[in-house]
Amino acid sequence: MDYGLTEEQIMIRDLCRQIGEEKIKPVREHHDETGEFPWEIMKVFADADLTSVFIPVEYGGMGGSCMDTVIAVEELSKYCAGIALCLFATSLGAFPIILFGSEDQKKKYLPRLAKGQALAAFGLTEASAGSDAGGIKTTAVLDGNEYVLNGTKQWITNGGEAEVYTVIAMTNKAKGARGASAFVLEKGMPGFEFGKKENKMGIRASTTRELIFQDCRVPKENLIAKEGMGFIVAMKTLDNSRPGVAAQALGIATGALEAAVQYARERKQFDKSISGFQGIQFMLADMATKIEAARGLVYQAARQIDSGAKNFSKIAAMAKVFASDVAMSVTTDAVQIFGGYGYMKEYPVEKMMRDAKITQIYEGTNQIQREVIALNLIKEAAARKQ
Ligand code: COS
Repeated sequence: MDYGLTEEQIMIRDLCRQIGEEKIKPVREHHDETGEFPWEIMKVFADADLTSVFIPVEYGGMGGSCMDTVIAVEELSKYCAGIALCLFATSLGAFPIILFGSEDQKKKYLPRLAKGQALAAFGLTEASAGSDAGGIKTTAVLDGNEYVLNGTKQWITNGGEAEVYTVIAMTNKAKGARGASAFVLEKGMPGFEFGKKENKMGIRASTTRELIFQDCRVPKENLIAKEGMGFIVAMKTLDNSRPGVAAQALGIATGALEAAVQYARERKQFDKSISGFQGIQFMLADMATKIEAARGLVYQAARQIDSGAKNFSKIAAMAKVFASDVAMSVTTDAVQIFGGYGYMKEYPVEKMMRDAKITQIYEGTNQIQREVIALNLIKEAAARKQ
């Protein structure tokens, strides 16, 4: 199928495919089993310049186009969504700086991320503030030329592995969401520690930890944008990053379909290949159709962002909700087609099914995505009537 990809995007896709086949496929089971962070693959990504895909050219990157990023995430996620996430969680951590950072902050942090010399992470979620992002309790109090941070962030992807952290904290609790501010922190700052590594169902190659701030003093110049802008920084970051989660889901689903087609051709029952049974054919047909529909939506969301559209919350949420639901249904069907073998760890589809689940949860649950879509629909209708 022709997706209208540019030469550069085809090059990115082919490069990711080669890395996936040669480097990721042989080690994905190991990282899934052990939860060991894939530093050796991070080096491969850096050498191949994939760490620069989501960074603007002015700061040493390939350009920061959402479509380029989506192509890379999709292809790598076909092989291992956990390993792909280790790379692309950096884009989530970098978005607050890319979108709202000062020139000094951009020059200081982005070239390092582009070269793969450091990973980044984004700290918003807390134990009692998940969907209700405005309910965060971590505080940042200005004391002279420094902000003093106290609180704990939970389930932070790349936590402990990353060097650069963008963190949302309350500078004025009384103002609710409008009292949140964004900061950039570095690993090693006194008062900044990490919790234990979480033991997860899927995406096990990627690390998830708490970020713990105990009187952590952060220079005033590390404030991103202005005080009170933190919630907007977080929402815009998520609008930009959700197509990446959608692409991850798309990659997982595509990987599962490819495995299921191959298996259906090889597996013989009742003296013929099971791909000859209509029951299996209908499943494969529905899986492939759902994937193409998801791909259309994900690419459309990415292109809309790249076109400079002002508000893309709705399409970003649509891409995320649809692609992740497709990934869950396609991977479940892939396991079904593999039958008993599908349930075994020797075959790749049970991992894909476990990996798919998180795409319906993180960067905003699919219930929250539907709320975002509906609120935008209602706002658009109201604006048309004015
Ligand atoms: N872009 C710009 N501004 C936005 C925005 C967006 N996408 N979404 C909300 N805002 C603004 C609103 O316009 C409002 O501004 P005013 O105070 O000037 O009116 C402000 O932010 C507060 O918005 P709202 O009242 O809608 O906030 P809520 O607390 O009701 O929360 C949801 C809205 C549920 C959409 C938000 O909390 C959310 O996205 N939650 C999920 C968080 C998430 O994805 N977590 C995953 C972990 S991070 S990896």
